[in-house]
Amino acid sequence: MITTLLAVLATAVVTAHAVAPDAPPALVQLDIRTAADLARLAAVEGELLVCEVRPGRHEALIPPDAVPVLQAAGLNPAVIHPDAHAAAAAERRRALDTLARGEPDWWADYKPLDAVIDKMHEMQARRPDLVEIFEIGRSWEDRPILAMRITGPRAEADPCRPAVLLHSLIHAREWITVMVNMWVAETLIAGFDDDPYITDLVNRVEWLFVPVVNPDGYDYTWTDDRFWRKNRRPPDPIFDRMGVDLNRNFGYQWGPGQGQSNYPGSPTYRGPAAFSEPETAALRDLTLATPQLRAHNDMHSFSEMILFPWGYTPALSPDHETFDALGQEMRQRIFEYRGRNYAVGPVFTTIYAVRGGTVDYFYGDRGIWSFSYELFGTNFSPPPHQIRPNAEETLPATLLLGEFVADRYGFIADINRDCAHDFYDVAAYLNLFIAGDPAADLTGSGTVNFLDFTRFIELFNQRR
Ligand code: 0X9
Ligand code: ZN
Repeated sequence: MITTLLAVLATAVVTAHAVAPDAPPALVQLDIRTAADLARLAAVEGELLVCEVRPGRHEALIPPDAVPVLQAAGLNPAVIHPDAHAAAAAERRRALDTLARGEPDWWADYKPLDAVIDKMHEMQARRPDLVEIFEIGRSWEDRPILAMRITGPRAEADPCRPAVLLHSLIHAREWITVMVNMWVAETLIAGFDDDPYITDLVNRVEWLFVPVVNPDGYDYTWTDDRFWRKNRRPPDPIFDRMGVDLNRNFGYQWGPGQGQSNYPGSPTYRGPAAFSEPETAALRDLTLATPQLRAHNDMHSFSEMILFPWGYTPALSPDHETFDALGQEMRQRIFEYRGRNYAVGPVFTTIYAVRGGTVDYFYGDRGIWSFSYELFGTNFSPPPHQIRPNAEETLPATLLLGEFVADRYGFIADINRDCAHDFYDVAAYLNLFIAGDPAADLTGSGTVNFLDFTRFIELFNQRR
């Protein structure tokens, strides 16, 4: 049954955004129980906002005059707002007011692009010893795509320090992902020195953040169309339609097949070539320049899911067991916060087919532990008072990636810095210890003594 629904969804998705600009869509809630219901929604050029379709009550954008049609068809549409764009405008005014008021809690409401960039610079100014901002590329409209590196001192002397990349806002309308991602950065910065668990994670892992992968699309949702999804690639010459779905443009198994579209008007348009878009090329170049990258999480909304490879095939990946074990641990950590139950599984079988997505590229091409959230919600911006709980709820699960790579790849006891954990490290440590070299002072006491030696043995035995 779900399979049939998903098959029809592919058709429904192609008609999305077909609503004429002169007739602003209505935001409604309706029942989708069968594939026929989805087909009826598609027939009136309606668009479901939820990214996966289980039978149930869902939000959708529909032409206002389609309400009676869907009522007659038994979908029970309830109008949340007769003009979805007007509702979105009110939401934007509220968020911009909060900003203008100088609300001290940055996570009290959603933030436009400039405010996100300002916050990144504020973080860097607060801890210049930990935080570095750099540009990884420029969008179609020449906006900088900014990355932020957060890691403890002596990173240059530590070429094996494993890296974790957390990126968000590939899809322009998924505002909450930016807030949730920035909360992770804030936690690492604020907890360094004070919280031993955080200090350890920041010292042992290089954390990379790209909070807004799609700055043009994000800005556009703040100025024009709240429900825009893709980037802002200029209109194609034949169909005159804008934008590529960046989560279909990555270069692993990119091309025809299930889970993408080659029609430029589709919300899942894959683009003219793999990495044809400056935004996806920027992420690719960042990973190529970061050989020690071991894990990433691509944050999306909404559906409450923890996803991993594959997206292009229902086959299980060779590392499925590890992915699933990690995913279950993440699920458990999220559950412990307030009992919210995220689903866990491969993209293809948990949501639907996705070809050319981040998860497949990072795992299939770059060989790293690749995850993707669909965050909490019934739409793209849960009420602002829920931003912080959502950020707090997912934080321990996100930090698990850091624990995992630090334990598996980042050895403090890798004394000879060859990125391996073996007997040569024991020999190297003994030499330093006998010479009284300050590098042998593992307890940080200022002298080299027997406690340093036992600390080394302990770290070595724990494969740390
Ligand atoms: O269709 C998508 O790209 C994702 N759903 S969304 O509503 N956020 O657009 C599902 C794909 C999830 N997988 C990856 N992020 N790779
Ligand atoms: Zn998304």
